[in-house]
Parts: sequence; C-alpha cells; structure tokens
Amino acid sequence: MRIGFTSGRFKALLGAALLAGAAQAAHGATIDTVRQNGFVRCGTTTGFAGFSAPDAKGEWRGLDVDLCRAVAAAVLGDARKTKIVPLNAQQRFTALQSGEIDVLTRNTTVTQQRDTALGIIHAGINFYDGQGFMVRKSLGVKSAKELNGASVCLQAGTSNENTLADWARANKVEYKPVVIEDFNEIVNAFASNRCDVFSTDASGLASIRISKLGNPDDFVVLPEIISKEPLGPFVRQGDDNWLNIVSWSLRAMIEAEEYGITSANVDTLKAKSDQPNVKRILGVTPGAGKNMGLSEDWAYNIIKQVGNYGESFERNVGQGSPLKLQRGLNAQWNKGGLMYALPIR
Ligand SMILES: N[C@@H](CCC(=O)N[C@@H](CS)C(=O)NCC(=O)O)C(=O)O
Repeated sequence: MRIGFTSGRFKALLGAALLAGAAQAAHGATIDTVRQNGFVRCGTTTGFAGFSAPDAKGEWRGLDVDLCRAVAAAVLGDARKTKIVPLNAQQRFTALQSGEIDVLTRNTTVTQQRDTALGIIHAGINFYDGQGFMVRKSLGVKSAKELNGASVCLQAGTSNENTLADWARANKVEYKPVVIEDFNEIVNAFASNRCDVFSTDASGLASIRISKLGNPDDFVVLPEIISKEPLGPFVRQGDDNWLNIVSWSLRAMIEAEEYGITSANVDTLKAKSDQPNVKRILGVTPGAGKNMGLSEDWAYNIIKQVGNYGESFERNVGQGSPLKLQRGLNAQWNKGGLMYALPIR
C-alpha cells in the first residue's frame, strides 16, 4: 500500500469516521431538535441519589440533573424544559448514539476509548472521582489489599469492571466478580450478602451507603482509591455547536462560582457590576451567546435558575445533602481543586 495505513487499519479508521458522521447526519443539528421538541432529553441513571434520582415528589434532582437543567436554561431559557431518560450503565451509549437523548448527563467516566471509538465525545468534567471499595464492617477488613478471595459486586457496563481487573492483577489479589446489569439488583445482591465487597466510584459508594442500605453504619468505605474516574457529560460526535453549548454551559456554572455570581445575587450583579468578566458572563457585554446561536442571557438563565457549580454541588452532594461529600478535587483551582473553567471571553 502506498498510503501509510495497512488496509485493515485504514478500514477501521474510515469506519469510525463514517460512524461518527453517519450518526450525526442521521440526527441533524441537535439544537434544532431541542427547539422543535421544546425540551432537552437527558440520559441519567435509573436513580442514584445526589447525581440523578427522583425526590419524594417524583422530581428528578442531582448534580447531573442540574447540568441537564443548565443546558435547558441556556438553550430554551427555562431550566424546567427537560426530559429525563433513565438508563443503566449498559444502555447509556446506545441511547446517545441512536438519538434517543440529546446529551448524556450520567456519572460517566471519560476514557480515551469512549471518546474516540463510539461516535460520542465528552463535553467537560463535572465531578472528579476515583474507584473505591465498600465492605460490611463485620468483615473486619481495613484495606483493599486484604480482599484476596473475596467476591466483588460490580455493575455491568461500567469502567469499574476493567479497572478492578487491572488493579487486582497488578496487586496479585484474586477475587470473584459478581456482575449484574440492573442497579437495584446489584445493590440488593450486596445488601443480602451475595458478595463481600461493592466496588464502584467513591461517590457511588457514598450514595449507595446513605440511600440504599438499611443501616449505613454497618458498612465502611475502604481508604484505597484505585483509579481516576473523571465524570462528565457526553454528546454525539460531529455536532460541534452542540458540543460547545453543553461544555460552555458547564463552564458557565464553574466560572460563575469563581467570580462569586450566585442565584441569589445574579440580578444585582447584572444591574450593577462593573467587572468586565462578570458583565461578559451575564451578557451585559454581548457576544458569548450569539457565537453559539443562543440569546445573550444564556449564562444568566443558568445561574438564576440552576445556580453556580458550588451551589449545585453543596445542595446535591455536599454539606446541604445527605451525602456530605467534601469538595476535595472538585474545589475551584484557586482553592486547591481541579475545577478550572476556561474563560468566557
Ligand atoms: N463511572 C463509571 C460508573 C458509572 C455507573 O454506572 N455507576 C453505577 C453504580 S454507582 C450507576 O450509576 N448505576 C446507576 C444505574 O444504573 O441506574 C462508568 O462510567 O462506567
């Protein structure tokens, strides 16, 4: 072959490109679909407290639901105009590829494989996490390295399955995987002692412990974090404007926190602030909205109706929630964390 590819590799690359192109061509511009429907269809979990779960009144709430609402506020001017599509781990990518949803806002780890091989692409990180372990206290285990011979509950279709296999091989730990697709079933398997250990993202362990296990004090999360699990929204490849809209909606929430713009003070700042960055975010100085085909109050609507990232974090997973997670890696970059929004200017 004269061109630099072996024919197999060339075909594979061509296949991936066609897949991405075809996936998008079949769906047109997502913003048009959203405007025609009058709502944003977001793929979430089937119910994972703190990130995406229905509350007592059946209203979906959580950090990921807030991101979905932010996109609706940016595009449609109304954060309520969302349609939540609950998906388990196995179903989520097909739902995005097939056009059943406009954006996947569902505790999904960004990996090179997911970003390049599935016709989808991530649109930022809204929670930095890592994989951990939870065990029954009565087991008396203090470290994951003591888990040799244990049975481990894992949800099918998660990155957690492969990460654990890699870690176990590297640490010479033998384990018996118990893998189930349905979230409630896998949690029930753990609760009813069908496995010794539950392994998933640390946020997932905290959420399961508080919201799904009868007596949280009977369980303990072990200190080891065995991976990076950067969680973020995904969109289809080939629709750059939609990718921009989702990623800049998330950045608007993060940057609003950096500049101290909250749902409570956004009106005052919009009327009175003479800070150039604040004026650009709030559309007082125009440009940012028009460049994405949105109105200039796109970010104002997000902050007013959903709040900034810190407000969303505290209410859903932080000190104002049953999970009480620390900001940790999810603090702002100038407060020791990794949340560093690219500038809106
Ligand atoms: N971040 C991992 C795990 C995400 C995941 O699906 N976690 C499970 C366990 S906490 C979950 O959210 N299940 C809820 C559901 O399937 O409805 C990934 O992207 O594969």
